[in-house]
Amino acid sequence: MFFKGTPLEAAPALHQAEAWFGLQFPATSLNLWVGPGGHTSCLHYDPMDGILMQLYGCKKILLFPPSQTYNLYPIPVYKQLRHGLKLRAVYSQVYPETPDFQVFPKFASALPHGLEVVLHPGEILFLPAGWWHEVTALGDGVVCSVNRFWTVLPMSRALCSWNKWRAHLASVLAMPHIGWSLISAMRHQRSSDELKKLIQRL
Ligand SMILES: O=C(O)CCC(=O)C(=O)O
Repeated sequence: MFFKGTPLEAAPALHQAEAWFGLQFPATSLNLWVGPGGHTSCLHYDPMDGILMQLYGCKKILLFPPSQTYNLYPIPVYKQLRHGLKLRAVYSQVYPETPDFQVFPKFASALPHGLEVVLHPGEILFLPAGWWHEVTALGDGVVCSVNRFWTVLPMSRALCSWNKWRAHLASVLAMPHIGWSLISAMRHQRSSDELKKLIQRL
């Protein structure tokens, strides 16, 4: 859902926070996240800086620094060659709430580096590019927040982020699969719904 032209887009608290964090160039518009309590966005990182603003209900966020990437067992970059955007290298294979230490033994070394915060309505969290986060909606009711992604500045910070590089590399590797899926959807005159799904993933 987009907020262009709505009061939320002009919300002073949001703009103050963006200025405070020194965010200058938005990479996306605002995205709305609405879900039931108990819903979890699995452990992943974003290659852009992000801010997450809580509107209604609370969310628990588990964070790990980029230094822990390989203790979190990211989906290997090369897998995007075979699976396109269906499997993304920015996702971890570990479920931190029910970790399987037999399969993912190094996750134990990441645990001491984990940070947990609870975001309440009106609070805003800055999520630097490359930081791992798992987001869980708390309580029984509907939980709602907005986020927006920002260009990583200064450029030197972007260039020094291995997590950013590996995310971009994975996107490049996904291209042949995406191209092939588009061509085969068109060749087989699949329904416009399927094409829409592909475009949404992009
Ligand atoms: O709120 C959520 O469920 C996910 C938000 C998120 O992953 C983000 O802001 O980067």
